[in-house]
Amino acid sequence: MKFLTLLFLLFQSSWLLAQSPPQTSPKPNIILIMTDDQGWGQTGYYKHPVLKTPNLDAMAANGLRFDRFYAGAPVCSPTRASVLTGRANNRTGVPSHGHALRLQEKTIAHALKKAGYATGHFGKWHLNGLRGPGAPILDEDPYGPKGFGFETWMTVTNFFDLDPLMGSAQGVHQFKGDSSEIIVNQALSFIKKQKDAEKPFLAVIWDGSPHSPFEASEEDIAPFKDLDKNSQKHYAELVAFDRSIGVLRKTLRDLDIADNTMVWFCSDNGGLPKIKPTTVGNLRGNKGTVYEGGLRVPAILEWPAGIKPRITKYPSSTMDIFPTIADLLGLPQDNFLKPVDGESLKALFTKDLKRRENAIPFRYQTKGALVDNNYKLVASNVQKNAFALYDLATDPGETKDISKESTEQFQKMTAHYLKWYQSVEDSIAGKDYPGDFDPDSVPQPKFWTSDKRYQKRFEEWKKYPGFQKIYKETKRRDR
Ligand SMILES: [Ca+2]
Repeated sequence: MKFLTLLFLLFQSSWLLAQSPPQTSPKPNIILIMTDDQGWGQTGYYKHPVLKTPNLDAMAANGLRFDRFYAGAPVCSPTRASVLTGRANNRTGVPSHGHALRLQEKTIAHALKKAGYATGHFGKWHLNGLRGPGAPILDEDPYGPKGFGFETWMTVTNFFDLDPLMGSAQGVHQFKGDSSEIIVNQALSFIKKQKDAEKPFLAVIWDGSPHSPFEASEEDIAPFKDLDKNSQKHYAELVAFDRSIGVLRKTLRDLDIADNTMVWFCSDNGGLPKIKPTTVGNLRGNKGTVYEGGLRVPAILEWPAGIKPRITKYPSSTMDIFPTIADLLGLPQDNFLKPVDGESLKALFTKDLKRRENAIPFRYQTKGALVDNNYKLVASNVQKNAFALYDLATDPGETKDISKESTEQFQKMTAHYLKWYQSVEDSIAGKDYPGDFDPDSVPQPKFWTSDKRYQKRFEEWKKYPGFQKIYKETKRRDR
C-alpha cells in the first residue's frame, strides 16, 4: 500500500510539473563586440580576396547575419555613443571622434545593471573627450565607463595595439601580447566570475583592431607578404582579431553558456581608403563619408537559444542594439532618453521582415543620410541643401542620382530628414534633459598629454614599456 501511495504521489507530482506553465527562460547573457575600422568587405564570408576569417565565418553560419547593417556614423566615437544610447550621435554630444558622451545620457549599461546584470567594458572607450593613441582610463574620470553604468572595466581611451597599457578601477596594467587576445581574455575572466555567481552579464568588448598604427606579429603578417607594409599589418590585425573570436566562442561553449549568450558583432565605421586590396567590397566611399562604404559594416548576432541561423537584408543599425535588448527583456521605457532613433529588431529574430517602417537617419559634420529601405538620401552638405537620392536595389554603388526622376520620393525623404535634423538641433541644445543644461560643462576634446590628471602620473608611468610608445605618438600629434 505504502509503495502504491508513493508511486501515485510520484506520478501526480510529475504530472503537475508537466502541467505547470513553462518557466521563463533565464535572462540571456549579452556580449557586444566591435572592431575599429573594419570595412564591409573585410570578412571571409563576403569572399575577401586575401583575408580569411574562419571564426567570424563560423559565427555568421550559426547566427543572424545582417547584410545591411549600418554604423551609427562613419567614424569612431559617434558610433560608440549610438550603441550605448540607441540615439543618433549628435543628440548625445558626440558629433565627431574624441568627444565626450554627456553625463545626462542613459545607456544600455545603466539599464542592464538595473535589471540585475553584471556590466563590464573591455578595450577601447573613446567617449571621454581624450584624443591620441589609447592611454589607460583613470578611475577618477567621470566620463570613463564607470560614469555610464559599467561596474567592471579594463579600458583605454582610444585605439591600442601590441603590449597595451590599460586602466581599471585598480589602476594601471601593463600587458604583453596581442590586444585582441588580451581584451577577450579579460572579458572571459569577468564572464567566468558571473557564471560562478549565476548572474547574467553584459560584456562590451571594443577592439582596437584593425585601426592604425598597424602592428601585428610576424606570424600573422606572413600570409600578406605581397601587400604594401601598412596593408600587410592591417590585415594581420584582423587575423588576430578573428582568432580572438574563436577563443571567445570556444570558451563560451566550454563554460556551457554559449546557448543562452547573445554575441553581437559589428564594426564601428566603414573601411579605410589606402588599404589594398579593397576594404569596402564594391561599395562607394570609405570611413568618414556617408556613402555605403563609410557606413555599412559587417554584423552578426549569434544566439542559439533564440535565433536560427539566417541571412537578412533588413536594414538595421547600431542604434537598434539597445532598443532590441530592452524589448527582449521587457525593460521599462524610462531606461531611454528620448527621442530614440533606433528600433527593436526582436521580430526579426524569428521571421524576416519585408519593410522597415522607420527610416535610419545619419548626421556627421556637414553631411547627412537617410536610409528608407532601398532608397537612400545623401546630403554632401545639409546646410547648402545639397541632397541626392539613390536606389540601392538597382544601384548599390550609389552612382546615379535619381532625385530628378523620383521627385516625390526625393521630396518626401528630404522633408523627413530636415524635420529629424531640427529635432537633433534641439537635442544638441540640451532640450532632452530634465532641468537646465550647460553646454560648457562638457569637456572639449583634447590630447591626454595636455591633461593635468595624466601629466602628474607621467613620471611614475615611465617604468611601463607601453607608456613610452603612446606618449611619443600622442605628443607628436598634440603640437
Ligand atoms: Ca574606427
